[in-house]
Amino acid sequence: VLNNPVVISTWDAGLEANKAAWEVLSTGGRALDAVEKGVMVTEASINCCVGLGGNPDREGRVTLDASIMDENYNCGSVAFLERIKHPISVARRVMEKTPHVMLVGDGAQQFAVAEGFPLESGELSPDAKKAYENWLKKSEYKPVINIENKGHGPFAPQQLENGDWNHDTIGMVAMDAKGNLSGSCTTSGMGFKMRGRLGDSPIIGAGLFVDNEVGACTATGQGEDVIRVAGSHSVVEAMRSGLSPEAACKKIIERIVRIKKEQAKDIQVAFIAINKKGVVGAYALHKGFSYAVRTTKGEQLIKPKHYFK
Ligand code: SD4
Repeated sequence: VLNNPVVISTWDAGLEANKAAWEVLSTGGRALDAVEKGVMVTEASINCCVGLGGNPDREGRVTLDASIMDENYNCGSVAFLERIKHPISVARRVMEKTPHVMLVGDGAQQFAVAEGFPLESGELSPDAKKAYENWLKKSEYKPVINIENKGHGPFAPQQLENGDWNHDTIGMVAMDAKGNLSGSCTTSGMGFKMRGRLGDSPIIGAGLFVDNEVGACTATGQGEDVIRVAGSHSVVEAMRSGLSPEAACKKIIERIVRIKKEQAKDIQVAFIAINKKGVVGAYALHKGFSYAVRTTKGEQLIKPKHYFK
C-alpha cells in the first residue's frame, strides 16, 4: 500500500526546507533523503540559528549540532562541530559509515574532512559578527530563547532587512510513500552559549526521535529543558500510548511546565510530531512558534496551540 507522503518542519524557514524535502518525497524517494536534503537548505542559508552563518558561542566561534534518524532505528549525530557547512550530512555519515552514533568536536571535524567535507574558514557572517559585538558590550548570560520571535534578550533571533523575523533551529520529520518515517535536526544552538555547551538537538531522544512503529518528533527551544524530559522520545512514547501527535506534544510541554514552575514563563519549547498514519501536530509553551507542513494538498504554515495564553 502506498501512502501520501508528508513532511513537517519547525519555524517559517521550514517552508523552504520542506520544498527540498518534497522534491524527494513526491518522486517516491525515501524519508531519510528528504529530511537530509530539506534541512541542508537552512544550513546553507543566512540566518541566526542554523549552519555556519549562525550566532557564535561566547568565545566568538560557531559550533554546530545535528542529528538524524531513519526508519530502522539507525541514528547519527555530531555536536560541537566547527567549520563544516552541512553538519546534518556528517551526522548521516556517522550513522552509515561508523559503528557509532555520536562524534563531537575535533573528532567530528576530523571525520568530516576525511569524508571529503570542505573545511570552511570559520569566519563569522556579517550578521553574526554584529550580534556578537553587541553581545560583548553587555555580556549577559541569560538563556531566554525566542519567546515571541522578537525582542526577548540576547538569544532572540534578529530582524531581517526585509522586516521578517529570523527563525530558529530547524527540525524536520517526514513520512514517505512507503509509510516510513525519518527525522533530522540541525542548529548552531543557543547564541552566545558557553564554549562546549550542547543542546538537545544532537541528542537522540531529546531533540529528535523516530520510532517507525509509532511516530516521530523533533524539538526546538531551550535545549536544557528538552533534555531533562527526554523530550522527543517522551512525545513518541505518549503517541505509543494512544495520544494524537498534538496531544502528545501538549502532554510533554505540560510536564516541562510542572518541572520548571515559574521559570516556564521565561523559556520557549515547542515540539512537532507525526504518527504512523501521517497525522501531524505540534504544541508550544508560548505563542510565536510556527511550523511548516507539506502534503499532496500543498504547503501551509501553522501556528499551533500554546500553553501560556
Ligand atoms: C538548543 N534547541 O541548542 C536548540 C536551540 C533552539 O530555539 O532550538 N532554539 O538548545
